[in-house]
Amino acid sequence: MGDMETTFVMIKPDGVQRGLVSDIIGRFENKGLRLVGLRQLKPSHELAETHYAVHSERPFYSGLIEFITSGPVVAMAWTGIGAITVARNLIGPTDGKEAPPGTIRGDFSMDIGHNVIHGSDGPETARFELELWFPDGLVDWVRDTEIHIYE
Ligand code: DAT
Ligand code: MG
Repeated sequence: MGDMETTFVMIKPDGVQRGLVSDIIGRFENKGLRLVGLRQLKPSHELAETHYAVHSERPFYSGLIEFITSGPVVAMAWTGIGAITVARNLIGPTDGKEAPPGTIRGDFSMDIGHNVIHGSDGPETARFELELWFPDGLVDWVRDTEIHIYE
């Protein structure tokens, strides 16, 4: 059994505009992850630039910042065993055209930029992103159903 982890997940402006919020949250809940943070906000340029600082030298960076700040996003924190990898697997590969059916990007995206959702790519990134988007901390609770979800 792996470690209990918390990961940062964000539904991007295209996902919110397209009305995919309930479907996406449902997938994480149904999988068995525990929702420990939830915020809807229109990100400032500063927040978006800090979040995507690792990509600041890439040619798509300015377009990416414009996109992420273009409308409300839904920021979430999900906890579970191996949650970082579990979330990345639910989300699927970056380019929606190549993402397999059954993944969120595979089911809802045709694009590499407008790809509906973000998920932290490792433990260090998750810590950084959770602190950035949830500076007031997360909700400390346990789903009663976890006794059925885990052996
Ligand atoms: P991921 O979101 O799958 O972790 P990433 O970290 O490589 O992908 O890139 C962050 C985001 O930047 C990605 O979700 C969409 C955008 N992006 C990445 N590569 C791109 C490209 N070649 N053209 C346009 N946008 C891109
Ligand atoms: Mg990434």
